[in-house]
Amino acid sequence: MTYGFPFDEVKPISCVPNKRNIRDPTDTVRNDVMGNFTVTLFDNLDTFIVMNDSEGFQKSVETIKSLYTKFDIDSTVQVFETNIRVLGGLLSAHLFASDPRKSHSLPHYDGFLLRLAYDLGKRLLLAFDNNMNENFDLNGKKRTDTSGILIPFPRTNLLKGPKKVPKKIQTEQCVSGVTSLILEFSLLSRLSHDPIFEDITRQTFLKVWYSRSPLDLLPMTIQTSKFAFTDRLTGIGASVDSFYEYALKYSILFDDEQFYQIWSKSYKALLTHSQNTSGFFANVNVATGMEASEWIDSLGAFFPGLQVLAGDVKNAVRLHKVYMKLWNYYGAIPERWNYNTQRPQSLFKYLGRPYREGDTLEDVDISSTDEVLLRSSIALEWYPLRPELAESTYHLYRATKDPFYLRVGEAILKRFREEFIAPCGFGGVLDIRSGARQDRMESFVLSETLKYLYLLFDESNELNQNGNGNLIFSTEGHPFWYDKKVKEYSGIDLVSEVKKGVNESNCESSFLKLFSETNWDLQFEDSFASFKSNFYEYAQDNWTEIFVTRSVQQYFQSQGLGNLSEGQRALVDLNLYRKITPLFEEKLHKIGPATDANLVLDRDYLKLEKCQTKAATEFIYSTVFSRDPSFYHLDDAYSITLRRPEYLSQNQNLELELEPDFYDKFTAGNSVCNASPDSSIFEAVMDNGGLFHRAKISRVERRNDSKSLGLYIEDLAGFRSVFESVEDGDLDVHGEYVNEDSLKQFNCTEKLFRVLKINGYWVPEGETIWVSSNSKRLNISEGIEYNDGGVILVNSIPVENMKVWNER
Ligand code: DMJ
Repeated sequence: MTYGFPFDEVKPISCVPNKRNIRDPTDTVRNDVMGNFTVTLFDNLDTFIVMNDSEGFQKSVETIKSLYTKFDIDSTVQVFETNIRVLGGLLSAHLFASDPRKSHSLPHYDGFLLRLAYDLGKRLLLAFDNNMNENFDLNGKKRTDTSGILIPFPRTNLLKGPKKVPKKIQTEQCVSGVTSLILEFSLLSRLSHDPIFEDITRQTFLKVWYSRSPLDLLPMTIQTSKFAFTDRLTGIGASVDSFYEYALKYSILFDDEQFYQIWSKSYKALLTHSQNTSGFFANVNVATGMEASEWIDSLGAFFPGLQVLAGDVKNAVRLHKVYMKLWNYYGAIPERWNYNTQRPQSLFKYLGRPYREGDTLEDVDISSTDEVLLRSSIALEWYPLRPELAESTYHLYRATKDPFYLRVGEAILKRFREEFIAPCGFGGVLDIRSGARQDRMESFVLSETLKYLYLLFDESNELNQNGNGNLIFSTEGHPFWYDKKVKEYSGIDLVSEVKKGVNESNCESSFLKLFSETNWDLQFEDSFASFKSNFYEYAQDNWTEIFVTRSVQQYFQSQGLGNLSEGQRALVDLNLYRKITPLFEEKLHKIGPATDANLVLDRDYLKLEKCQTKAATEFIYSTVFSRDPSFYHLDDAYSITLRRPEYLSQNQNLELELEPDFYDKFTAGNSVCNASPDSSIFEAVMDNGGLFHRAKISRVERRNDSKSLGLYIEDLAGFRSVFESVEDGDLDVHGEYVNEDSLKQFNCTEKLFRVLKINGYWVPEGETIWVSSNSKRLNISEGIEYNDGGVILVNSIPVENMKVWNER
């Protein structure tokens, strides 16, 4: 506030304001976020509350009140960034100020933060004014698609609308940018009583989801002028991250089943196709599910936090470990980490001479080798103090109460205190290979990174107590909650208020504007009104998606509604949807082994729909670290690409789990780590025309005690599995040596296969996968058969944990 206010940011090292670049409108790195609207303050109103600073909150709210009555600012900004930082900040602050159940509510608060949010929401909404009912696209070409585009432009000018923005920065958008307006916009709709924000973003979200690949994967980039994706790549990082995040968070905040289904389907697809054997999510091709890049980015570090929210703590622990290791080596998370640099060709590029057949790294001296490996492992070299690792660490600590996560937080905090601190804030890292610093502190450093670290250690914080209902954190770390009481305390009918002209500040300012050269503000209100009526007239349609089952197909035919083919997806309106819903219900107890009255089949084999965690209580020992026998396997597997930069090699205790105080106190001598396995791991895909979601896979449980007998597969098609192949003497993935005896049981002295993972499910040691004896693929011509003991053989090699289920 001393050196940066009222500008958007403060430069932490030089102690001067950081402002937008007015000379170059295409400087999107700065201008997308810095709208000349004090972004750091808006983004941090609720940070004061989280840090228990009532006075700071009150003062900041007053400051905002004295500065802003609306966002009639001639700045072109990115819609996504402005939405999450400014609109999200305003909505969260409004909830805190108005809800008397929270301890920092403001006694004489008049709702002006919501009025400001409404003004901003309207301006951002105009980015959807994408010629919805016109027949020409942005480039003047005639459109063939008349159904309404609904893809917002990535940027808009807050005063003049999206059409005044240079076209070259408007042509495409990332999927996150398109789908992640839904949470803030819907909350704005519910609080302001103006449904347009939720209606349009919900419809856009559903339309994008409907366009996914048959594997249930969504690419990262989409055109704004016609509904088409421009790439085939997907993962969990930049460009698609908050699609997953907001599907789940919207379903929680507004108790919405349809969005929960979107989350669980898309997450299942990620577990099946993108999660690799190291536990992290590689970028894959949306059509084939095959690995399509050799890097992951730092934004993906938020995902373990989301997995915790979804109840999948085991996978969250697995994934968090990868980013924690990156922090161990680099003292930061590289913006992009290249995890496979083993190919010498790419290494020699850095040495300035071409690779020659037979070249090995041993031919190069140690310091050049180190330099080469470090350079090639860091594909993008900056770390702008991003929050994602702290965020996941916080969520994992709340779910497990494992002291290991406090230790991770402590290590992050230490870097902030000792390295990133600057005279006027915290400065990021420009190049993590050399340690060069960045004279910039983005607004998320306070609103997310430090907020999550604070919450991690502030056990008695109001947000850490039970009774917060459906409170979630937005993608920018803003707490949102919504229930009947919120409607009562925080909702204001702004539609009627505007109609009645009660908003005096608006009237006054519009009056003044009448004398200005162009009355942008009246134009803006007109555009908003006509946009709204166009939407409801042309584009709005209460459609939703269905999967066509045989009975749905028959229903459509009998009613003369058209010919659909079984297995396809179709869009129907809400009324029809309600009529056909009963036709989707399959009678699970009639198939497979469940004809046995003692057994039940549960299609939720991934257990995504049940919470897998018990409420964590007080900790004694760290289980995550000291009882995880594979804790150091990643170090081994990625020894070429996990490199410590020279300037950090002197730094003691970078291995955060080996900090002596922590180690002595919390591992209690239980620390165990197996050597890395030397068995071989391979993947196998059994295709059913790419329709993996139609593969029938269930868990078989005993009806009386819900004891699981393992997984049951009706037909061996539509599977993607990871196998382990073991031979005599191998150390296997469970840390055990394979000896002749284990091989002999299967009358096989040479080799044995085991299924480690199938369609996203990690098979626990000792669990069996049952395959129905009716499975069409179970035949010798496909190389699959079974022996007398019912064990399945693939190319004559027994699969230890896969057996045939003899149907009666
Ligand atoms: C934040 O602004 C948000 O978390 C966003 O969703 C993506 N990343 C930045 C911080 O890294």
